[in-house]
Amino acid sequence: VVEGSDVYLYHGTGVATMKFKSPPVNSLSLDFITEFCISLEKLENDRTCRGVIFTSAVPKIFSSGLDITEMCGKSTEHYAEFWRAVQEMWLRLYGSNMVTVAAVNGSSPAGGCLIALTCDYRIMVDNPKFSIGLNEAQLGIVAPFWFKDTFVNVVGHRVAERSLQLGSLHPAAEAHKFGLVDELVPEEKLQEKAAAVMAQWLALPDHARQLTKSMMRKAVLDRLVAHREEDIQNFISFISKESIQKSLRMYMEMLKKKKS
Ligand code: CO8
Repeated sequence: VVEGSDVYLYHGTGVATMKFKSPPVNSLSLDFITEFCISLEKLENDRTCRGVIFTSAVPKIFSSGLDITEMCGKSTEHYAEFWRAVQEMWLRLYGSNMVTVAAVNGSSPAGGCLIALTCDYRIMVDNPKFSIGLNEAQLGIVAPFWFKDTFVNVVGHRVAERSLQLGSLHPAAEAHKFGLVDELVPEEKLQEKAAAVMAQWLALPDHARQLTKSMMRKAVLDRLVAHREEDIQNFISFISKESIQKSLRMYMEMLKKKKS
């Protein structure tokens, strides 16, 4: 068993479970992402580990996506460091040699949805209160090309285009209908189902499965690797705009008001 403050790993059968535990909403802060990448790297380098299940220890929330406070009122250097970490997380997840299964047990907007999209298979709890999607447009920001590419590879161009333009958050049943999630299960069956799916994927020889995965994903991965610095500069100039900062502040206010 490997334990971190935010990420818990249970290891033993060749399958690790990474449980996100960063209350209140598992937002992806720089610290969280850094710890997440270190844990993932350890597993990737561990020859006995062949698969990872991602799930949440926070009730009703898988992950609320990137921590918006990391993108508000910070320095250019901070934005660069944060964005490099977000890229790193995606490169490691999407390029992982391990079998990756998302056991989505709560809401999963934006960056939370991205984590699920990078996995080989997505299982979601059948609860209409839980929604998933790339809702960036609702915040007045734009999902980067590699978020879009990952989405298109799962649901196809037309569905991705409509969903991205509208910044839609899809309730579980709707997400299942168009393939954003592969399967819906009652909450109490989620871990059992994830383990069964993992066993099915692990029944194949690793080398054949890994080469196939790489063949399917390589072009999209290579695109970010080739344009990484440019992508960081784009993020910095976009996020530093006063109009974008204003949109993000208004969105945070809206979240707070919704509460009271
Ligand atoms: N980052 C930072 N703080 C957050 C976030 C977040 N993503 N989400 C919620 N919080 C905060 C809230 O402001 C609130 O703070 P406080 O207690 O101080 O008021 C606290 O967490 C609890 O939130 P809620 O009261 O809203 O909790 P609920 O259980 O009612 O709802 C939800 C949970 C559904 C997760 C809800 O909080 C929500 O919808 N959050 C926003 C999620 C979102 O829209 N995330 C998008 C982030 S952007 C992203 O991931 C990709 C960006 C790509 C950048 C491209 C730029 C070029």
